[in-house]
Amino acid sequence: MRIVVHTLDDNQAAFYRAGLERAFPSADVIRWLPGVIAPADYALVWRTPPEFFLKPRVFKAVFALGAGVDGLLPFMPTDVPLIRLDDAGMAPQMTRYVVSEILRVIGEPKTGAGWARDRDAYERFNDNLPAVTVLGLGVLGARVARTLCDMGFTVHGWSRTPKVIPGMISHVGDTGLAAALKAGRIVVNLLPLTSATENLMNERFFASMAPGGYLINVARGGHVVEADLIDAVRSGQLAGATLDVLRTEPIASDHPFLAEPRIRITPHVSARTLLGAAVEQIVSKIRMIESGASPRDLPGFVRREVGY
Ligand code: NDP
Ligand code: OXD
Repeated sequence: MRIVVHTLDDNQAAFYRAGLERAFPSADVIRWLPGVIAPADYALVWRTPPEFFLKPRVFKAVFALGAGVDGLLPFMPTDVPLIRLDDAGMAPQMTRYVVSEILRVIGEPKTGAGWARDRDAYERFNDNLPAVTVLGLGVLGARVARTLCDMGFTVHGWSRTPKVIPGMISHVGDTGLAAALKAGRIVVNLLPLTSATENLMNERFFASMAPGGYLINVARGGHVVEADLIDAVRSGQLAGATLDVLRTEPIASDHPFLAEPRIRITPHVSARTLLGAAVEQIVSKIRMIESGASPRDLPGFVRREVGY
């Protein structure tokens, strides 16, 4: 069996190779570098150039070393199964990031002489939790929505197909999106970037949000029309936004977002790929395929017809 690995980072490539070699001692595990032609049974890829998909044929499955596959799909041959990471330790990180942003935005009561004596402040805080809308209720969005429900927030969720999450109000379709946007003061984006969701967050979208609403985008920069977001924030329609992802990363030092104090940027850190968990998940899926499972039946199999 041959497994080919490509990531831009030398240390990560070495980590993945070592993990695969330990799990499959008789396999030929190689690192792909531009110019190499290496037919393989499996490939592990991230930020991999189109050239990779032209020459080295991968026969059984390609594993994405992340959850979003928008950066890979345009170049991938359609006949090779693509399997993305399915949580692999990202859901708890994402949940922590989103919850801490929400608490920051709504001003969780903090320490200090005033708060130490002011029981009413805590009661006001607890009685006035805003409704939160979560767009995308997959592996990550569902975990975030469940946690927010558990914390006592009113949660509206939007997905392509209806979802049952105890306490959450499920919405689907265009009218569902309009209702979900109107209902939540804070909107959290956890959609995949597909032809159906690209540029979804535009002038019309922001106008549909509750006045004074707040956007937390932890999915992809391509969901947001940046000029429309700036206008929505400057007009006061939005109170602000937290963006962990941007169309171009890292952010350019003269990007207008950096001059807007109500927009908070983080450098794509809300849920990092945990190398150990990723390699463990991929090893277990390779074992399942080698034992006869169809890649289509494995969690994380990317359905080309919907783009995620
Ligand atoms: P999933 O594929 O598990 O979930 C996607 C969700 O979006 C599903 O609920 C799906 O609906 C819904 N959806 C897809 N298309 C539409 C549509 N057109 N209309 C309404 N709902 C739609 O993805 P994950 O939860 O694993 O990840 C989500 C995204 O988060 C990734 O694609 C990636 O871009 C981003 N991400 C960002 C990270 C970061 O560090 N900032 C880290 C990891 C991921 P249904 O359930 O009906 O299929
Ligand atoms: C991912 C990401 O999709 O890192 O996993 O954004």
